Amino acid sequence: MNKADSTGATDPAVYEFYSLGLGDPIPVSAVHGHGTGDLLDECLRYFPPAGENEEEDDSIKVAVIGKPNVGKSSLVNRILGQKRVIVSNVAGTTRDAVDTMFENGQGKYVFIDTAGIRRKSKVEERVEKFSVMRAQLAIERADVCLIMIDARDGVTEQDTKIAGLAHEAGKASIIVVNKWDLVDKETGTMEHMRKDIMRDLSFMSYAPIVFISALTGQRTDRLFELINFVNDQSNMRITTGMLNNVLADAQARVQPPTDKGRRLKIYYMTQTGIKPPCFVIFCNSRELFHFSYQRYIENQIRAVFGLEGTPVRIVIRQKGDKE
Ligand SMILES: Nc1nc2c(ncn2[C@@H]2O[C@H](COP(=O)(O)OP(=O)(O)OP(=O)(O)O)[C@@H](O)[C@H]2O)c(=O)[nH]1
Ligand SMILES: [Mg+2]
Repeated sequence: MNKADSTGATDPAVYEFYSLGLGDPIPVSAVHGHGTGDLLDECLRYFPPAGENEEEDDSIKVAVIGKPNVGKSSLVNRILGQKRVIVSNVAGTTRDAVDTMFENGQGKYVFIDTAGIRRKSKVEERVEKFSVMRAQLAIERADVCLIMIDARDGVTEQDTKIAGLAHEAGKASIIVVNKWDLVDKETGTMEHMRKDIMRDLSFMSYAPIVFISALTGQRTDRLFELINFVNDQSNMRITTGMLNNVLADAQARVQPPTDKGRRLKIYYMTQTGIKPPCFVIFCNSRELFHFSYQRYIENQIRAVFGLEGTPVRIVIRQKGDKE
């Protein structure tokens, strides 16, 4: 019962509301705030007791992302073996992210079907803004992103942007090339396409690429194994001892860069986080630690430990940096 602005004794007008037969009325003043605490308490009574419903959620959250019409909803339906989300040939069919739980012999999953992210046109700028936002929220919530690409189109500018979102968010990813049934195949078609994708999405060279058809179900079963795999990789913890062995080997093979007579000295490296794996390297000078040498170190770590399907973060600390 709003606009109960006076404080002190209960306004007799409140009693009239009993005649509605809806239980105790709660007088509140939205403007002044009286009664809002009581209202919240009343709401809370309907919540499950604390602790209940908070059991460890060990499902892997999988965001299915990609441009409109690429087949995201079709893939989710195919995986679930039922028509759970709407599929249509109209680009932009899915507007809201839809979560579906799924469990099989390989694990527990939540698939998040998202709205395709389209290229901006004047008319659709608002819809676009929201679908980008929703896709971004889905990516944030996800453990693994399935980046879907239309086999007929190859990697488009939009695909690159979408893949970039997953990469920036530090999510484990799999590149899923869909509609493989529509491609005229000759010997080497798949390998050619794989090369093209690796060139176009070179910032994501860690991501496995799989060629599927959501329509026929070709290779869709393989996705679970891959999802589990890249999820595990992004959770990997490497001991400091092993990291520093790799670091020593790497430096022995390719000397750290020098500049004006000063040489980069790398003291120590340690892993500080997972999802994605994050490493801190301590050195004498950040300036000397050129990007190409960082890349080299990253590649050496990947060569030894794999870390397939996951981006990694490397933070360079130099002497004198605050802890
Ligand atoms: N031939 C073929 N057609 C497919 C495949 N996957 C999806 N399609 C078709 O592509 C069209 C779009 O599929 P959707 O699953 O709705 O695509 P979406 O990515 O969810 O699209 P939005 O929700 O609009 O972003 C439909 O007509 C599907 O039947 C495939 O593997 N092969
Ligand atoms: Mg859809």
